[in-house]
Amino acid sequence: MSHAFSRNTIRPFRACVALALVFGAGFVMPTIFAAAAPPAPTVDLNIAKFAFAPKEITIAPGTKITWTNRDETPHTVTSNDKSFASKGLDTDDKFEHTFASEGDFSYICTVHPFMTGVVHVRKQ
Ligand SMILES: [Cu+2]
Repeated sequence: MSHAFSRNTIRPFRACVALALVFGAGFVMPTIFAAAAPPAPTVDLNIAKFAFAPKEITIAPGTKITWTNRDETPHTVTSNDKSFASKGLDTDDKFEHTFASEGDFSYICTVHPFMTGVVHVRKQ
């Protein structure tokens, strides 16, 4: 019965190899896809202490900016040329905008118009 014994010991080992292959593929595959299609650049900005931080930024066309309100007070992100405008953002709410073309985009918080910021979009 030594034959049966060796089978039973090998089966769990094979199961481990199969699992390792499945999990290994799970880690490797996303890396391959990420390399094939580079993600669009993203920038995170904060709204904190009644100010946009940083207040002024230069980015490349196609960059997505995400503003997060870190204050206890509602704010908005509203461009002066109306090309983008958030709703009222409560604490930890986010607003995203992707800047496709070059230009200078100044914006304010409509609740507190003394809060100003500007995004310069330039080919780099
Ligand atoms: Cu505000």
